[in-house]
Amino acid sequence: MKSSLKDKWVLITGASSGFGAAAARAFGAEGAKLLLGARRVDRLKTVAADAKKSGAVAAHFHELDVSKTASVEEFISWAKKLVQSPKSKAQSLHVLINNAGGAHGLDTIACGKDADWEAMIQSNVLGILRVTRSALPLMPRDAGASIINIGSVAGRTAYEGGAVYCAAKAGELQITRALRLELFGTGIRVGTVDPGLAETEFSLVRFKGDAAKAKNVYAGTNPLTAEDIAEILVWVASRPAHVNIDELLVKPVDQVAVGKVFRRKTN
Ligand code: NDP
Ligand code: 8X3
Repeated sequence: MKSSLKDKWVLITGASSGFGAAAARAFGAEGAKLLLGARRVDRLKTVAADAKKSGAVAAHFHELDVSKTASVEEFISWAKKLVQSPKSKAQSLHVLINNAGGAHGLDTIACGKDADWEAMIQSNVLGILRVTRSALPLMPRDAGASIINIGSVAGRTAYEGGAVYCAAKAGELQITRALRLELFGTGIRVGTVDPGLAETEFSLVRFKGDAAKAKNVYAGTNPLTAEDIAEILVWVASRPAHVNIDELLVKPVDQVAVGKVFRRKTN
């Protein structure tokens, strides 16, 4: 039977757009209490307001840069004050969604840039580690709490120009597997949701704001939407407390494999 997310604290990193913003609305619709983080606070404000309209019991937001330990620690201590305030019925964090991340550039290794490589490892790999380390003391034992990391098909299949992003998401997969082993016996669930092609701001970020190039990634095909992934995250977190969804690979029907995407003629 589905376990309720009503009045449960749900922390989402990278909540200012894409999967994270859609997850805020979807967990909000379940009556959860949200703790939202990202660097663009103006965007978080809008997402929090939308989540409230969807039914969130509370939707708090705060600046977070997962590539900086000090920012992560400041964010989690802000979250702790809310979760453990005398007014808060549930004194613990029920769901942690490590979603912040993305790709920077599509250069071959021969042409790769240090800044892009560093940004990808910082957000997709070190970010998950930092947020998890700080948030774990807030998570209850044996109460169906979940840590859900966002991986990618890229963590399972390499492609040209994707070396560092693929390495980062392969790292996310192994971090998820190691964490599940480390939390053995605590009752805290650990899983990864690994999407394929999904139309969010992902490609806009990868191509550094080049909207035409980003749009072209999805031309003539039916990609996943942010809402598709948000629904899955809610489903994973609301399984009965004894059920752990270890790894979920989710692709659009049109993407039969990484690099093999069906495209209809557009004009
Ligand atoms: P978006 O670009 O729409 O969202 C990325 C989110 O991550 C934003 O909210 C952004 O917020 C946040 N973020 C990035 N870097 C940092 C940082 N250093 N600190 C805090 N927040 C950060 O893309 P998606 O929604 O698609 O991406 C979400 C996750 O899904 C990423 O991990 C991505 O790698 C993964 N993914 C995406 C796929 C796709 O095809 N779209 C497929 C598979 C996985 P801000 O810039 O405001 O800080
Ligand atoms: C995003 C999917 O295939 O563009 O993680 O790397 S892909």
